[in-house]
Amino acid sequence: MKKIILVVGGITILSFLFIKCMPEKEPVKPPNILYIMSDDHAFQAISAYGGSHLRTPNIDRIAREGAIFNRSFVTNSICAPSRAVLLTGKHSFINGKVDNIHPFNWDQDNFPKILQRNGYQTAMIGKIHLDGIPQGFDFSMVLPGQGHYYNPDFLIEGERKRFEGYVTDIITETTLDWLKNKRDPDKPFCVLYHQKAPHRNWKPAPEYLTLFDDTTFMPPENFFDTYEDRGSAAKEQEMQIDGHMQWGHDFKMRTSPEGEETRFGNELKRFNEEQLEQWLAAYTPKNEAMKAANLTGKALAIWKYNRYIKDYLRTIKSVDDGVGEVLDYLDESGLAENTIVIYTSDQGFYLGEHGWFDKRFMYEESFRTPILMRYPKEIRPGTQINQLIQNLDFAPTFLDYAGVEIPADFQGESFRQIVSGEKSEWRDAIYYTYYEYPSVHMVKRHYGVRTDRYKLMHFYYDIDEWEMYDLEKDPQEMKNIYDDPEYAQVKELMHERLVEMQEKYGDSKENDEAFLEAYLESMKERNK
Ligand code: SGN
Ligand code: CA
Repeated sequence: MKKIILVVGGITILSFLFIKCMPEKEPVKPPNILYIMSDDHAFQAISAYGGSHLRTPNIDRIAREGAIFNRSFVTNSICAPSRAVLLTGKHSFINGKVDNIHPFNWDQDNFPKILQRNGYQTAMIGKIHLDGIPQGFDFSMVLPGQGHYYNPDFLIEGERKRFEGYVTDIITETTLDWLKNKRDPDKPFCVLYHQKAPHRNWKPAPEYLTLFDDTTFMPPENFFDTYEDRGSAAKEQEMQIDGHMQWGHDFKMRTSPEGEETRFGNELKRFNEEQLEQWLAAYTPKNEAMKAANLTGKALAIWKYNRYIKDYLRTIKSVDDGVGEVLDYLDESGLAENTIVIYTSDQGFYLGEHGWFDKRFMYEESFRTPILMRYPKEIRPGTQINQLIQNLDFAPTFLDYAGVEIPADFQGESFRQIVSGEKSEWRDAIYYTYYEYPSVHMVKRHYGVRTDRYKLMHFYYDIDEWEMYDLEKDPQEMKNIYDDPEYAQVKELMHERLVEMQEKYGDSKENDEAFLEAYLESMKERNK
């Protein structure tokens, strides 16, 4: 017995000494967050999503080494509201930023503020499109409003300064400079690296002005859509490439083929001499060739599509280059392993589907948004995510990774365990609202619900029309089946889902009326 006690005692002392002598275990360091958002980057223009027009090797790398989200969506497909949802983790009708016109209240809590309170160093670089000085950031350098592609102004902590050069490169350089030289290496960081590109009017960088000059792209199958079998919202929009784009602003011609002077000459006044020379050397011969060809009808529409898509893709080339530089820096500095990298956009975009550009609609191409994500510690390379994720989920997800309590009033859910593969059950329906009407592009006010297979939408204000689509049978959403008797039961179920969503998130007719009144008031002010 004595022997046993002695032996046990000895082991205890020995193991105590052993533990004492071991170097102290480093506490787990919260992950860094590098959140890359581009403006209006359609998933169709990312090669990892199967986009075939342009290769985006650096953006693709995030998916190859991590995860790609195949069913990711926004809650309101327009710029400023989408960013407000990202920051607050709340639907537009709760955070108050329902359209690009309503003011955003920076005083409300947001995820960067919470990260800051929990020891993170935070930065916001690029386009945020929310008035006022950004709150929640140790450093902010943002474009005022939409910003310019060439020689842009930036607001640094609220102070305006002009930079010489190309906006995408400046945003990348500033982000790298912050990571390399301004960061406190003892703190985890969260940086929002937000590109302006590929937002309208798609001015490419000097080095890509002639990229694709020898290629002709064919538009999507439904480019010549005539909108039959759908309601008035699809028919009455103003977002057709062949119809609503302008010779100057969009097609970049100083005189139209009819010989009328456009306002594009004014836009070129911002360029310096060298930039102007390079620009004119690239575009003048293309514009002259176009005029000489005397195109009409479908051939002209296809030329317009090509001018649009090429400029759009050219601006993305610079975005992809920037992603490559930043990923390389993470590798070189040893930061890659403990850094979550996200690539996403503020919504989707039409690249000729239905004949359109722009976004706003709850139809798939604008409702969806790309999400690619890498975090070597938890995400297996090549992961495919098929759950219905929304931009509402970013804020809670980041807090979850940071090990911080998620406020009860956040409306999204953390998808951390979805990407790691630890769980698979998830929501089976998502909710959408859109408010900015009457306004540019004239997309009517609507809201709706989407499940895995079906989508139900209500267009209201100056119309009262319902639309429903079977996304399995009709992925291009060409046929409204709302009144199809074969779908009567589905329709009933979808209406139930819609009410359920509105109750869950706290949306109501009263919300809507209040926003509408304020909107019409501010439009009156603007038009005075
Ligand atoms: C500008 C664009 C529109 C675009 C809105 C909203 N016109 O008004 O085409 O829909 O921004 O875009 S432009 O003549 O200025 O290019 S958003 O991304 O900011 O929501
Ligand atoms: Ca946008």
